[in-house]
Amino acid sequence: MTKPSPSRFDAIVIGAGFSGLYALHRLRELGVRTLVLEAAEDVGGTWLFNRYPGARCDIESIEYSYSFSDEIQQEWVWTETMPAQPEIEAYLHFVADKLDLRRDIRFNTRVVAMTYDEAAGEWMVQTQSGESLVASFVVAASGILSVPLDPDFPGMETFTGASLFTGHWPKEGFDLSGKRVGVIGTGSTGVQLIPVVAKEAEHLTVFQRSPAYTLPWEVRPFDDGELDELKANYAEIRAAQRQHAVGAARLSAFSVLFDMMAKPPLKAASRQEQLRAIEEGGVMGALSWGDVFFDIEANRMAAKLYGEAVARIVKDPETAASLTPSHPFGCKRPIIDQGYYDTFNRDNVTLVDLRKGPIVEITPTGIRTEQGHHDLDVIIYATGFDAMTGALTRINVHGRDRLSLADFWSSEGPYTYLGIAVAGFPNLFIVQAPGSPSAATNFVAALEQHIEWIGDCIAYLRDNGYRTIEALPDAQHEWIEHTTALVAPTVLVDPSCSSWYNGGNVPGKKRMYMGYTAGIPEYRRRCDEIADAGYTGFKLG
Ligand code: NA7
Repeated sequence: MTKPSPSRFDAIVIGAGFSGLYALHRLRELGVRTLVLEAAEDVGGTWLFNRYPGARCDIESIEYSYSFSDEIQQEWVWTETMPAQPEIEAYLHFVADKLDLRRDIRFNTRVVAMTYDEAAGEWMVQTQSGESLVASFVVAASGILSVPLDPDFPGMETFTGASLFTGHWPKEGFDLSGKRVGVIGTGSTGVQLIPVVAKEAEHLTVFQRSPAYTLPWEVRPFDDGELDELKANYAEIRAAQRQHAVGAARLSAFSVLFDMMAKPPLKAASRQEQLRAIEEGGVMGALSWGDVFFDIEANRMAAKLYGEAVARIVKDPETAASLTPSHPFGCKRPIIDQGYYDTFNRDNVTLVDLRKGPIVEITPTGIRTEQGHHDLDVIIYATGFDAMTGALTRINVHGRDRLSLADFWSSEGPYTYLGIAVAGFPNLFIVQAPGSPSAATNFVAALEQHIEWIGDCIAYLRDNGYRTIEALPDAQHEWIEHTTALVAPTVLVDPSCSSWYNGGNVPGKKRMYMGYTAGIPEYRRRCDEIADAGYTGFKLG
């Protein structure tokens, strides 16, 4: 490996969130001299910036956490079944301190460019301050939901009130009491935020373009002794998680989807059975049918039933109709919520259905839609992310023959081999790139597999005298065909599906469903098989 020097490393990791922290620890264990570059002032990644009120994970805390260290999982104390943002941020601080990670992390250091030096077989990594660093390998742990999609409504800069962005919420918080607040966006973020803001603001106006499918969920503090009992069974919990397709065997937004798929088909259900489903299961009952994911007609029937279930909660019939989605269920990430629909029964909450007339402009005093003007003191933008590829395409990454990663992904599509590597970009490992389980699963379970595979690969290269590894175009092509074939029989590829999963939320982005949907165990099996066979589909040099 390379000689020690202040600007030369065996590996540079970009990002100090969940993935980057584990990458540093793992590579250190393997004797790989590693430096982490992090744009923020501290560890946490996405969980550092998304501090908006109500921010919470939709997977149980005991599963949305590192499994690689029994000491960490035994020592850390989660207080709630599903962790809120402050607790996740604190957890990552705890891990960084426990593993003494900070000494190899440079904070406030944004990577702006990376160029592969073919002759040397190394990456030149440039930071915003103009510093150049060299590394044999780069591990991009830059996040899948780390680049907010900054909205560009006409007149935004003229607004005289406060503009807040959920993706970079003020660290010190923001007092919304006594304020007329507008929220744009009803994805996971909006759905988490809206019930909390409604309780604090004088008045809340929700600007909704696509109504959400949102599944009511109980989040609660652990009972006395409950966490200790779970910890005593951690070995079994982790084993079950490892076997589970989504890397979360307990209740989560994903495992619910799996349960739904096991139910009888909606198309075969009588009207009575349908009504019983929403009587007993509410909105969840409307969607819990085996054919909803695979048959667009069944999906549309479920959407209608869902609307009926919403109308049983929301008192004003017009508001209930406005809250009924018109896109297929499953295309966007399933959302869990606490009291979302009830929020629209409050006197201080107004829903603006943008399907009846979109936002025209932001004015000095509020938001103008085609339906009228709304006076506001605060506008909160919860408009989503340039997911999966956005963090890397914002870095000027040039591989072999000066190939630009941003250009390649925008012209061809977000192609990768195994969701880890891209042909033409040797020695670049991407954690949870398109084509990996990533956001279609428990992100933490998926990233542990990725980091371990990448670490083993770097160690293998070192121990066998190789300096470079590069995905082969044919293998990449086959991988994309495989990932695409997996989603082909589902509603996920319906032309009316538009979400950050397929790039549909970013104007001009090449569309492709970016998750790997055969589950983590199958994915792990394939990755291991490839590694065991000497990294088939890669060229080693
Ligand atoms: P999402 O799920 O992409 O939601 C963004 C929301 O913002 C969604 O309702 C969008 O409507 C809305 N949006 C975006 N642009 C506009 C404009 N121009 N006008 C009106 N409304 C707009 O992002 P989230 O942050 O909520 O969640 C992302 C993930 O983070 C989530 O899935 C979890 O994994 C964690 P649209 O649906 O595009 O019509």
